[in-house]
Amino acid sequence: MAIGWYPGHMHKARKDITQALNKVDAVIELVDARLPHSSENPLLNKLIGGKPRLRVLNKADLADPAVSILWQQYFRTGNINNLLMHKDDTHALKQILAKVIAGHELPVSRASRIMIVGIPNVGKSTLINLLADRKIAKVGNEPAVTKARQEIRLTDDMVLLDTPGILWPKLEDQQAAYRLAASGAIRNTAIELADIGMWTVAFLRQRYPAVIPQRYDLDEDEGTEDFRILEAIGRRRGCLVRGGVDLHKAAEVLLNDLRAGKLGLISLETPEDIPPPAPVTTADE
Ligand SMILES: Nc1nc2c(ncn2[C@@H]2O[C@H](COP(=O)(O)OP(=O)(O)O)[C@@H](O)[C@H]2O)c(=O)[nH]1
Ligand SMILES: [Mg+2]
Repeated sequence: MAIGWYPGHMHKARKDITQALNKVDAVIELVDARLPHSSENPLLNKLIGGKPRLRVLNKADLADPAVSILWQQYFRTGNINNLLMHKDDTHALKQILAKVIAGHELPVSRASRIMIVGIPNVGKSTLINLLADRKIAKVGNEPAVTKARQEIRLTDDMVLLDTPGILWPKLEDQQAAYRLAASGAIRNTAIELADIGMWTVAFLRQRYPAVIPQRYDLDEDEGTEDFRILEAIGRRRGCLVRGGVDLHKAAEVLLNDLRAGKLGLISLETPEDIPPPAPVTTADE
């Protein structure tokens, strides 16, 4: 998504999604399996009220499988049904969705109407096309061109809306913003690309220390500071400007590799990274 998020955008997105949600019976919430907490929208709970909800951890093919297991356990204790989505496993998706819906009282005279919601770039259009078994929604950057509405029949009892609900990303949390930026979910943020590259170097050195030296063939003596490492990556890849390394380009190289899965299966956060919810404070006696 080549747009920044400003309060005006968020306000409109909130109005749009509130209206859209009024017309549906249940919601499939898409989050990115590499950063399931940072890619969720904290207000969704409030927005969907008591409606049935299935949380799908998408792009699992890029995530660290060991970390994905931790996330599945984490969400299970939170009582939200979740599914780790591997690229084309629509069968599992429909089955668990039917189960989630069966636990609620919904209109029996017609099929339940389901909507896919999630932040930009999380894979909503891709999933709609997959479930429809044809190309309905545009994938990638272009804004959706809404043609005649089509109903996508999932089962006798469930239809999917062909237009997803767009949620705004969690940008007020600095760590979440870095993870989202590194994953490619948000572009053109206030954060400099070189900064995102530096954050990514620091993150990888801490969590996946073998990855950078292997991929970029770095020696032990490249230095210990993150920006030295980013510089070394740039040098290896010919990202040079007069007087040194172009850190912006070096960051681009690293981030493109990360997003394309060329650094291996990497998750950008684990349940342990999530701060516990603030305690509910009551007035002192
Ligand atoms: N690796 C991987 N990429 C995916 C998956 N789902 C979607 N994508 C890619 O993520 C990008 C955004 O997908 P899109 O469906 O347009 O996201 P939307 O903005 O939520 O509608 C595209 O480049 C897709 O090809 C997935 O399960 N795995
Ligand atoms: Mg889309």
